[in-house]
Amino acid sequence: MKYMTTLLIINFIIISTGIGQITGKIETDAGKIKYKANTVVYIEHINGEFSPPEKNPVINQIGLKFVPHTLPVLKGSTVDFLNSDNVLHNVFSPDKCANKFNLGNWPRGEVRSHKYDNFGCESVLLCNVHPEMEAYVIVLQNPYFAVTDKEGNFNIENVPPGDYTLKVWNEKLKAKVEQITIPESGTIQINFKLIK
Ligand SMILES: [Cu+2]
Repeated sequence: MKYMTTLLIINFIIISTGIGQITGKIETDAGKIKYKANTVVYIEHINGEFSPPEKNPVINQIGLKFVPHTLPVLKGSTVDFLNSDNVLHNVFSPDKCANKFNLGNWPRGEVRSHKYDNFGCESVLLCNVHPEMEAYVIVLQNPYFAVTDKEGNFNIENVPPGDYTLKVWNEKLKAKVEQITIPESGTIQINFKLIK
């Protein structure tokens, strides 16, 4: 347990350009570099009601993979699952918070959908045709979230000024929760270290 406390936050500084922006990077130990990508960084709660987007977020099934691998959505969002492969794919989730669904099997070019109603749900997506296929849908309260790229970079824009709790979700690892203050103008730069 002793080493864990030394591995947590790397830095948290305010730099003077931009307005209401949170930018940073996810770091990992050498053996866990693949977890830098597909990590969600999000503000836990912001006052207000946020409607799901008019255009449904899409998870593509292409090259025998779910793309994106991790999809954060607002509560009430309907996710469209598109099959772009020349084989049948299935989509199901055993997770109670996602209402344990199974959309059946469908061919290339077709879409089936599922609505995510439960705030805080962190659910897995699986394909019963291809056991190696896996993805995650994370249901959030507000649209101030980002998913890291391959290098672990993230950027959340147009965040209203205020005090917030910034959290990290990763399929395997965890990171320290951070309390942040978004100034009237400026960019918060914050890096996280993923640990077990
Ligand atoms: Cu499949």
